[in-house]
Amino acid sequence: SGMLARARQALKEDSIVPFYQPKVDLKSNRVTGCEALLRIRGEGDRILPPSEISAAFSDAELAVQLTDRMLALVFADLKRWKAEGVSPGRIAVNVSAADFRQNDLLDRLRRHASASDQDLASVDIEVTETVLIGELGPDVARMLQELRQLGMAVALDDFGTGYASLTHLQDFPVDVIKIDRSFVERIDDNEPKATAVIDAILQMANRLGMATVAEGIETDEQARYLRGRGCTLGQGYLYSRPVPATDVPRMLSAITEPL
Ligand code: G
Ligand code: G
Ligand code: NA
Ligand code: MN
Repeated sequence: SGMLARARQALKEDSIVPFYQPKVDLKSNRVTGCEALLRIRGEGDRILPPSEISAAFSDAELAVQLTDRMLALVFADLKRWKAEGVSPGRIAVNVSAADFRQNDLLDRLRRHASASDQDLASVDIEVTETVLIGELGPDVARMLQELRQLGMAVALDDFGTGYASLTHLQDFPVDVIKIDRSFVERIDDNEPKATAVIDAILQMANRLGMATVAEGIETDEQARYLRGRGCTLGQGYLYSRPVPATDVPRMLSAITEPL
């Protein structure tokens, strides 16, 4: 597809960049960390619309290359932030199913961390349910457990969409559930059906001892609702859009020192 060619080109031309979106503690309004999201820099530093980026991860070989590039860039940013006294918290990196197929994800993480002289445990991992399904399940569970033992948290992304098989929550070592934006955006409608699902997810996560992140928070009303229901963290345009590394210091101070 067009996206695959574009992503391959971007790898060659060094125009892959991580953007960072903060995760905010809904009680204290403090930034606890950021999610790294892949972006492609086009002509004249323009950032290409991200809508089709996920297509690039459908090709296994490309997906692994993109993860490697993101890891290299994220650890380099962490190194620079540390030198500059910037504290963005823990950085979550998205990994794809292909990253687990090779059995060397841990080695790759180690290599990228040490190339920038950083602690492996300064990053967390986000996976979608598509990573968990299929014949690789037991291997994935073992790898996730290894990552957790080394101090990385594992988040289950886009929870509630896709398969959403609840057995995943029992069978896989997951620390965090990310509630998909499609649920959060319905909160304002005051739609009992929408909030019933969110409430149930939060209750279940709580019972399972998992932290929760609500994605796509755009309004105060959504944040207030989620806080009231015990959701731990929030992410969304209400706090910040994903921003390039150079804007992270400004983004952090805008959230922690509101006008
Ligand atoms: O922010 P954005 O619209 O780009 O996100 C689109 C989709 O692409 C999301 O599902 C997001 O999780 C995914 N995505 C963004 N960056 C990465 C990345 O670096 N690796 C992987 N595997 N997925 C990513
Ligand atoms: O699948 P994943 O959840 O990682 O992708 C998140 C996607 O949602 C990214 O494309 C990100 O840029 C986008 N996003 C983040 N916050 C908001 C928000 O508040 N509103 C909307 N509409 N999109 C958001
Ligand atoms: Na994600
Ligand atoms: Mn998500």
